[in-house]
Amino acid sequence: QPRRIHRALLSVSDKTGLVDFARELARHGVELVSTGGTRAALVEAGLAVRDVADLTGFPEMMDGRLKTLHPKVHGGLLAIRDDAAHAAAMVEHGIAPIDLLAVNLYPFEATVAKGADFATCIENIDIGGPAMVRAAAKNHADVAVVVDAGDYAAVLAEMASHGGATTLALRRRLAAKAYGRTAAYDAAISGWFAETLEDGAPGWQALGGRLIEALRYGENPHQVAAFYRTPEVRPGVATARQVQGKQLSYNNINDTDAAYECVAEFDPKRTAACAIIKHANPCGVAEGETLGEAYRKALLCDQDSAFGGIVALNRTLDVEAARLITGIFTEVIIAPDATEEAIAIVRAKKNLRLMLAGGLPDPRGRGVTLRSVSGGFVVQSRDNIVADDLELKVMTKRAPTEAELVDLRFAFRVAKHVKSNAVVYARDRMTVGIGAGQMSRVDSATIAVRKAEAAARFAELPEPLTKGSVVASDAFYPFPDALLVSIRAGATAVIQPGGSIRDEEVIKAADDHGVAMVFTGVRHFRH
Ligand code: 93A
Repeated sequence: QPRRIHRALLSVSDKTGLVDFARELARHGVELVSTGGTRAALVEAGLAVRDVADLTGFPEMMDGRLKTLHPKVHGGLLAIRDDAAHAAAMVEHGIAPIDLLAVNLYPFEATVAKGADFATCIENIDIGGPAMVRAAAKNHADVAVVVDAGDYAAVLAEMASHGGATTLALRRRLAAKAYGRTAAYDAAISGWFAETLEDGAPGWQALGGRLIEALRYGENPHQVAAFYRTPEVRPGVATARQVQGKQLSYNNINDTDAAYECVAEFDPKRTAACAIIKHANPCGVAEGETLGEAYRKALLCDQDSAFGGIVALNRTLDVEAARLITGIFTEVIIAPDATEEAIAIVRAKKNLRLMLAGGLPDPRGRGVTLRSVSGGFVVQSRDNIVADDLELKVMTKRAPTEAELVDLRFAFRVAKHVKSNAVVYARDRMTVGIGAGQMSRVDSATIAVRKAEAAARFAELPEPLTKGSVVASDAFYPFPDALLVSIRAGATAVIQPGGSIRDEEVIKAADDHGVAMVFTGVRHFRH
């Protein structure tokens, strides 16, 4: 669907490259139409340009606020060329098609950056430009829209090779870019506007969220905070129904999210599972026949830390689990659903928040995660690799036993949800030692062992459950040292991504102790 360009509307604040572009268009026989300043620049360069006021039959007015906001412009951009009724409307109202729109907007961002006063910033909010850009982009089947002088060359190149026409592929790419530009433009306006208000929170909607509620405070009491929902609907803490309890705090939301994402890794049709989270890190994760059993096993890992924790379940909260969980101080319970009887048990704890999400987030689901940095933010696709889907490569002389394999996948599944450096010991589909968030992998391996020793004392077990466990590492072992810590603690099998230049040394350390090791080829950093 190449489209010949007969008429172009040029309206640009930044005149870079304009004259050369327009001259080439004219050479292709394109009729040029422009707004005041743009036209003046072209006329000065000796080009024939029609005034948009001549096209609309209206003068520019109100300090230029009204230039192109007219049906003769928007009809020319929006009319579907192949549609008989659209064509008839054009004839009836004397609307001429516009096949190319080149616009760059009033320099709002630059005006703000210069520190201009409020009125000047407001005057630099472009209305007509974005309206045309959005119209032309919508009608990209017929119209090419250029919002960046850097794209003039691509348009001219296609016109040269396609007899003055552009291809649909290019027009689509240009349309996508056009909407990106208007979105960013409005985000900049919204962000700036919010900053001029006393409480900046509403402007955070510029990030694409819908306000759920203002929070009492942020990570600390002196920080303001609010909770937003994105248009993407995924069962989780932002879409869950709060059945009872105090308002969630900023930290609760973070931790509840971590808990629910973790427990969602366990298919509820295969097993019941429970994750207990503190400070966004699991302090116990387990599978069980029932939720109650899973909770009891998870609790065994680190009963000290579980105090004031957040509990996530992958199945409908039942009476047994509700009784056990309400037995110790818990901040939040999140589950897909709950029975009436279980809700009644939770009700006895007035402050305990119960969140019912209606389902589990799909661990394989796509999506993005976002984090702010000074002056910007970084976005990445969600870590949606699931342990079940990994092909494990045995690297040692001894291959893991069936039982070890089950626990290895379990441990790696949990390690994905532990802050790096993550070292997770597991046994019988429960964590028995978790080392999180350390700057050295040896420290993570060691802390997890120490925690396992404390847990054994707490539960009056004859020896720490790390004896005869398996261990997972979220990233490769740069040296054998951290692995040796785990082997000394009694780990018999290891799962790790592999990929270190010292892999051979690490494999040899495992072989020397009769330990089985598998590589996943996948890393689960979480910073
Ligand atoms: O003030 S506006 O919002 N009203 C309009 O109708 C309008 N049409 C185009 N601004 C409008 N424009 C903008 O004018 C364009 O987006 C472009 O940035 C600028 C070009 O004006 P000139 O050709 O007079 O330099």
